[in-house]
Amino acid sequence: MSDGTRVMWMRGGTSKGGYFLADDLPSDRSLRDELLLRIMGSPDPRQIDGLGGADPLTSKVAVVRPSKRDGVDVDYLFLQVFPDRPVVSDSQNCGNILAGVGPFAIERGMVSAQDGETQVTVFMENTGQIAVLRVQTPSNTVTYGGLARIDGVPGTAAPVQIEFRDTAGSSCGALLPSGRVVDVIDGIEATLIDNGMPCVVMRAADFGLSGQETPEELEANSALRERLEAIRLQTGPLMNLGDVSAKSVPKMVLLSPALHGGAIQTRSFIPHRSHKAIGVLGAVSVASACLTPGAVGNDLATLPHGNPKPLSIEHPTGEMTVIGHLDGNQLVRAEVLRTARKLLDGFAF
Ligand code: NQM
Repeated sequence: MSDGTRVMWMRGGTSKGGYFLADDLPSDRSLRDELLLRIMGSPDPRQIDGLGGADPLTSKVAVVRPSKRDGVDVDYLFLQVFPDRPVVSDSQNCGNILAGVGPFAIERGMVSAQDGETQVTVFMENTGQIAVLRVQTPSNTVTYGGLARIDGVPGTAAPVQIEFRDTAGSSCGALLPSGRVVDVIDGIEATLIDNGMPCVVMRAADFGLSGQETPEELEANSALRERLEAIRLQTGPLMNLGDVSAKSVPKMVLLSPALHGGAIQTRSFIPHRSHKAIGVLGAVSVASACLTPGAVGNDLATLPHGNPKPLSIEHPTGEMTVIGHLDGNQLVRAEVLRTARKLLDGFAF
């Protein structure tokens, strides 16, 4: 520990965290988790004694290793370090932190850069699925500067295009793990869905909300948060996730009609803090609910014609477009645009 632990700190999409080579961390899981809690400064809501940013979105870790799988460059394990609890959880994936895995893999020499653009194929260990990233590498060097803009991040940066394949049932074993399109829990209609991220999709109006509240307003509404948590704990077994009291899934998503020309408006809880934007795979799962006849969201969404469909998922700080490739009504392949930026390369103590 006195020698420090090699790490690269990066923004990946609208999240931020530490990117580690698996070999730079203890192989024993409890020693690894103890070290990561110390590095982030958890448990402490302010994370004052660590590098975490006092928000689940900035208290994230990627553990990356060269892959032994055919046609795959690297394996990526996502870990959520809870700011306020001594918990390091691998129970969810993260499509935002994933955006930094491509540049990181190239920078650490696990993938050799092409002149122009480099494809990095990633096995996502949390869900056992594949994502393909396209990283900008002019003159065989990763570039972070560019003209791509994503809502929730100021300015522009180099694009990182991500393609997800076959994400249905990533953690729950089925797209609709309860076997029903709609469940009624505590009197609220909910679609329990997992197309890359387990989500409980409900109507904001059923909670007496417009769906346009700010994350701060939603977080200040303790009666709402208690109702959501009561519902969430009941969905765990229904979604094959078991007891979810110490897990960061499922996410709770409130939908209302789009306001800015998109497909749908969202407010998500991840699961206790209100997201300033929306998770990448969370957005893919919401898009899937909107496409499913009879599901919560299908009645509220404005869906464009054609296949693939650009589905603009509105959120508190803008929108995220999911390009959905459909087989019938099912979204079987999704593309999203993200950006990433290297912030620091060094040693954490
Ligand atoms: O859904 C937040 C994020 C995420 C996860 C969360 C994510 C995803 O915005 O793929 O990216 O839902 O915990 O980084």
